[in-house]
Amino acid sequence: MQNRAGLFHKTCNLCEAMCGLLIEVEHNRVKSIKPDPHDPLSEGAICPKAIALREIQEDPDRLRLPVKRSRDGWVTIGWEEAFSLAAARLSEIQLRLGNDAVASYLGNPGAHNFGIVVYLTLLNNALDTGSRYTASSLDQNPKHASSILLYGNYLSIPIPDIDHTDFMLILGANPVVSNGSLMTVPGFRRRVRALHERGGELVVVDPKRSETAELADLHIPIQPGRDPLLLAALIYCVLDEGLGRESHLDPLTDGLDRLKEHIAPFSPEAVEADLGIDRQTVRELARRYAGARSAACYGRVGTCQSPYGTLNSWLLDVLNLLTGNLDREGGVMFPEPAADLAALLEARGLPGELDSGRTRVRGAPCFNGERPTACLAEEILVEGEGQIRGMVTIAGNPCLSAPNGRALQSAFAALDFYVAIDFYINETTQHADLILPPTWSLEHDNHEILFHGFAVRNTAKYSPRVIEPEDDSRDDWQILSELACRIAAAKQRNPLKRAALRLARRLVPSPRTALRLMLRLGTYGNRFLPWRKGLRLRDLETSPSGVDLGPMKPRLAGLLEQHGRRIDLAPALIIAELERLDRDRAAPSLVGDQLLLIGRRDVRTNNSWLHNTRVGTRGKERCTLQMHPDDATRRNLSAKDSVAISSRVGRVIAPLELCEKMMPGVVSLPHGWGHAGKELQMQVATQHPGVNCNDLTDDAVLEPVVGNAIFNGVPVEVARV
Ligand SMILES: Nc1nc2c(c(=O)[nH]1)N[C@H]1C(S)=C(S)[C@@H](COP(=O)(O)OP(=O)(O)OC[C@H]3O[C@@H](n4cnc5c(=O)[nH]c(N)nc54)[C@H](O)[C@@H]3O)O[C@H]1N2
Ligand SMILES: Nc1nc2c(c(=O)[nH]1)N[C@H]1C(S)=C(S)[C@@H](COP(=O)(O)OP(=O)(O)OC[C@H]3O[C@@H](n4cnc5c(=O)[nH]c(N)nc54)[C@H](O)[C@@H]3O)O[C@H]1N2
Ligand code: SF4
Ligand SMILES: [Mo]
Repeated sequence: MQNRAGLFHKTCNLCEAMCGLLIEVEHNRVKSIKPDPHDPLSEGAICPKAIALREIQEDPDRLRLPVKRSRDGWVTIGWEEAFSLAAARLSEIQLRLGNDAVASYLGNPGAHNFGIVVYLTLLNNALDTGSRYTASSLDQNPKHASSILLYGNYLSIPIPDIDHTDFMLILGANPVVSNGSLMTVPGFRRRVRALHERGGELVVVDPKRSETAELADLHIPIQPGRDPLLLAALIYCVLDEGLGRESHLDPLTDGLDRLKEHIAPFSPEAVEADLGIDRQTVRELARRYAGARSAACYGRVGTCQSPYGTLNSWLLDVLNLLTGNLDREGGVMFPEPAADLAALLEARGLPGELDSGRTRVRGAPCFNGERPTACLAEEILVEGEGQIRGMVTIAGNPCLSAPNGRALQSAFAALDFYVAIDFYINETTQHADLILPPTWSLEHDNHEILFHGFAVRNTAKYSPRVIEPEDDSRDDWQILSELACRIAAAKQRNPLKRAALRLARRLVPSPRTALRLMLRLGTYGNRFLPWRKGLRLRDLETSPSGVDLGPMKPRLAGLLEQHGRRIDLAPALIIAELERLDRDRAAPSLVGDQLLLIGRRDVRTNNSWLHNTRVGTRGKERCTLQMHPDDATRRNLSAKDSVAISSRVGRVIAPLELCEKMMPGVVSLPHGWGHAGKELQMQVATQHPGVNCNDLTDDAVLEPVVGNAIFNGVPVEVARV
């Protein structure tokens, strides 16, 4: 193991961009990380975070073996003891109080890890709990909901054909920094340069003149939360001025007349005052968009983590549809990945479910069998039948990432038993009774099973293990399968079935076997027909930079026909949302001199967990409150001040940063900071703690269709300390 050496091809798993990397290894240590110019998707793109892969690999704070809480602090224990303790305590709680008494929370890095995406099902089946939570209800569930309403599958998400479009309209996303989300787009800057070189245009709608807006031909500042008025007004113009274009989807589309009727109240003239964007700008934008040879409208967290998340996502897609840009080259299209999770879920009758239940305490909507994470604290703290007493978190840090962080801290501290599958003792896992640390990404193989399905080009790649892990380590898939079988066995009263479950854990197929099968079943595979030559795992292994499967192609009509579906332009849920928008269209009134808080991301950090690296913390302080200079002058604040920011929920103190890119009346604070806690084991992060902006965001307000958290447009007061 000490002598492992060579050059390895790996896809970076930190964000959604999937950059191809070349990692040089000597004596089983990373010597260098460089971009892979031959990766057919990223073509040599990379960002400063890639170096963090090595820092995490070598981080002395990263746990390598299970630890258990004891009176004298954390003690390292063996895997056997750890698994039996976890299974015994979790099953005991479930047998005593019912399955819902144990909850699970899955965080964002889980989505980048084949071993979690595929094997988490085993744990979910074993726990069989209704108390399931994920970071998706802090993020993109509105997008999934809109996809169910329009196309019948929550994973059918249209992706901008950025490499061929003539006009790109972006609302509430900053891909220059985030490197794209639900649009895997490595090298975004280069692709925008190419768009400009072929005479195309980029328009960005954002309360801040963001890094992406700075590249745009036009930046339209918008008040947080006002996007549905703009999108509805754009659709109004398309319908009113006859700007629409025929589409091959028209014969599969119903409800245009009803949509017209319900969009009628949203002319640019009628919404002008509430939207704060003048009528000419809106009409001009509609004409240019609809008149472009091809155009792609795209929105992300700014439009999802908002009071009208589902409506925004739906209107975006419908704008594309009505202008003939849905499922069309240069518009937005549906990728066709080699291992096609959407198709596999469809075949299993699991295309996603809206309103799949209601939460116990406040009756909030559940989505796709998951409860809103914004409701997690109360489900732990409020007594009664179904109260959560046990917890498993996998690759997440909800105490920093969900609204009302303080309430969640108290809730996690009050649990009877909590197991974390994570390799850091962070703000959330510090409350665990037991932590099961998996190997780090460089120590196991991977295939980005989800993000190939959201990529701007069809490619497939298999990333092998780069570093030999320490003896006695476990990958996520092994931890999940072992835990699942043991919990199921512990709850099983029939001794024969119990014995079978104990045995089953040795029979779980490896990720390689699972991937091999998925590739065979996918479009490019041979589906076990020996006379058909198809894409196999071996092909991915002999093309270590990745296999190019070509640009996205129109395929929605075929998918709809295959599943006997039609596109409904007037579903009751959306009509109700349009009516709500019309009723409540005036901007929420602000009290006193309140400002509206939004979030932001930084190219060197990733949510809450890259702050234990030098890459994520070096240089100027990142956790600052950005404010327009005019707002500061009005409050007698200056650049060096520390300010107290308070909301209905809490109060934090952060340094002020004057920033004329901010829209007046709007301030921004990044999330993922606030690294404080007695038991944290993150030496670097705790030296650059910052504050938790989610101590300000409100868990009492939710997007009503899917119960998504609302992080943007939070009313706050700001004063000098
Ligand atoms: N105010 C505000 N809040 C936000 C947002 C915002 O824009 N504004 N954004 C929201 C969004 S979009 C998201 S996705 C969430 C993210 O919220 P979370 O997913 O809850 O948080 P992360 O910071 O991604 O936490 C990642 C954890 O996973 C662990 N981890 C990393 N890799 C692995 C692995 O391979 N296996 C295992 N088992 N563990 C691993 C890390 O150690 C870390 O503890 O935050 C949300 N919160
Ligand atoms: N470097 C880095 N990359 C990341 C992450 C990270 O933390 N750091 N996180 C990853 C994750 S989990 C995700 S989900 C993606 C998110 O990727 P993006 O969606 O691109 O997220 P942001 O960069 O936060 O950009 C959101 C933009 O929305 C704007 N905005 C806020 N409120 C509103 C509003 O009401 N309307 C409009 N129109 N705009 C608004 C903000 O000013 C900001 O410019 O990024 C991923 N990539
Ligand atoms: S943009 Fe950076 S973090 Fe994201 S995949 Fe590429 S190298 Fe990794
Ligand atoms: Mo996210």
